[in-house]
Amino acid sequence: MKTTSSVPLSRNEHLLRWVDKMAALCRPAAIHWVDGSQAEYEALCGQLVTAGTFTRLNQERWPGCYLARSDPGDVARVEDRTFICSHSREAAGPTNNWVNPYEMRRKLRELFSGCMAGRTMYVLPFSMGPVGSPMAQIGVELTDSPYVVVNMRIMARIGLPVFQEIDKKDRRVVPCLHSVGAPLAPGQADVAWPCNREKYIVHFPETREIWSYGSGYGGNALLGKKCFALRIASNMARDEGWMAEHMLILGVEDPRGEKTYVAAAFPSACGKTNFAMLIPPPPFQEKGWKVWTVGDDIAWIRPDAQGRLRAINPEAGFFGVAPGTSVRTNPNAMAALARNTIFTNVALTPEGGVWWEEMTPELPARLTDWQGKEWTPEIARATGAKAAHPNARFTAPASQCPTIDPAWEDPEGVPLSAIVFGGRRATTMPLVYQAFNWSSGVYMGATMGSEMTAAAAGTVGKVRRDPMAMLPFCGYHMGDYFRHWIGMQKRLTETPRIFHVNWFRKGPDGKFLWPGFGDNMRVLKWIVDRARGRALARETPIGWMPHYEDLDWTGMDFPREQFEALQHFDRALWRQEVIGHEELFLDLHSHLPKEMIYERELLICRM
Ligand code: TSX
Ligand code: MN
Repeated sequence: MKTTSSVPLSRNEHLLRWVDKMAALCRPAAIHWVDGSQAEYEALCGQLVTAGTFTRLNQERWPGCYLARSDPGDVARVEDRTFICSHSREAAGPTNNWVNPYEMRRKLRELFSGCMAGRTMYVLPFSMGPVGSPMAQIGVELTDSPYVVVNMRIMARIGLPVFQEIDKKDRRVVPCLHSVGAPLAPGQADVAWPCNREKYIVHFPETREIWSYGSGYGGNALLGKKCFALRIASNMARDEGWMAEHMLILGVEDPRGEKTYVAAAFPSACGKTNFAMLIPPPPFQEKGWKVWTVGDDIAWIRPDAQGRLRAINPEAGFFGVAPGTSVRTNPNAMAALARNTIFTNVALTPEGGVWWEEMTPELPARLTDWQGKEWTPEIARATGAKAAHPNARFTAPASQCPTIDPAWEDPEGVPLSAIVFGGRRATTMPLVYQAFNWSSGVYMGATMGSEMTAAAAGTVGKVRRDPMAMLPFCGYHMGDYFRHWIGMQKRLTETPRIFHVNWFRKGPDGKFLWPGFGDNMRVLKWIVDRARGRALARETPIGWMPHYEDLDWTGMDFPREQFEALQHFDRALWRQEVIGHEELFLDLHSHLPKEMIYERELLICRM
């Protein structure tokens, strides 16, 4: 079949040749060069409505919003189908799936051969980071999914300005090939969510390429996000002396109007997006404290000419988990997703609105669930059926967040004063403590972990180690990654202070000891004051901790005894904890920097 092509929007010879080559491989019915315009976006959304992929929501209540329902077998990232195909297995490390790149290329050629038959191949240029920023990177995603194109328009800067950037400087572009893996025979009717049971999310770190097959969902398909901005970028960052991290970025404005920027890494299910959009308690607001949002998921961090770390959010939107998001837990996210948002796998109300678990205190009387089936509170009680899939998402423009930082698109990035690591831990970990120095902070991040909340993948209560929240996202050996973190100190005149927080410690009664949410501002204030040298702390075996008096308790009745329980250093539990660290380190041993071994020894000595 002949391929019809819209006018190429680039004159870059490398790009034109690659598009031709990939079109010859995938054999799409048409090629569409994405200009990124509003008109194009609306046309694609209209096409998705016609195809049955999208439902247009009630435009009075949800202006510019759509609902998509995915295939029930395509609802999340597929870590066991994610591959790092470096030349040597050693370079990928024991925590990544590895396949010999020659073997993988042979397999991919087979999979992609004719995979776009009957579909349009979109040529989608995107910039991770503001277009033209010295910290930005460019990719081009070839995809047969219009759902990917419209989501990427929210999550990244796309279209003509990016093609101009590619042409102007002839600069290096990361090629990203994506197919849902569902070719159409002539006359064959399409389904609402095409995908393939066989899935491959493949990274070639040396040649900086991404090949994704079989899924149309989230991180599997929006290749700028986890695949590029973390797995490929972590390789670029190591080679070029910067850092690609799974971190939110926020700015704390104090009563004098001074801004202090903080980056924070949390494993999943810790409320990372909620923390990025934190609203201080009323007495803090009255005194002039304000929290600004720069990003909720990824930070690219680089030393500036003065040797200070600067961070950008390479994304332009939030791809957030909907269930649990409400005006109580995160009013800023609710405001951001009120318009121009794409919802995926949430429930539909009879009025043409959306709903998900915990969005409102009361349950709606009747809904269409994420699979298109009838849902009522009675059915839910009887069968346990969820209205929204637990991994249901909103794709919302970052610019719509009421607390979006005025500097969020600063091409130079924002200066980082502190780095925070966190986890969900019922015991052992205090509410907050500060690392002694950079290397003890790197150890803190390397050994962080979270307890499993659902019995899904393992035992409840068991700590799952997730170093720097990067275990599924580091595109090379985790031991080398720690080594890179340690090595960054030499490039800096001033290191950010490093902290660990835990909002989830429980008392003997099984209840949370800390109210969390807005009250986390009290912890954040101490962190910022410590980073600026204006708060006190006491030395403990694990790091610096605040005294009760060092936190600002204005407007809150928090008993001293409860604070002591929250901060308590339990020698017996820490003994277990350090044994747990060793377990992770055994797997990484051959690449671990000696600082990790020394820090562990020092910790044991202090205990
Ligand atoms: O996001 C959360 N944060 C960070 C907020 C800035 N969550 C939500 C769960 C993660 C997906 C939290 N849940 C936090 C928290 O700080 N803390 C907790 C635990 C908790 C839950 C309920 C209560 C107290 C603590 N109690 C009442 O709401 C009455
Ligand atoms: Mn994430």
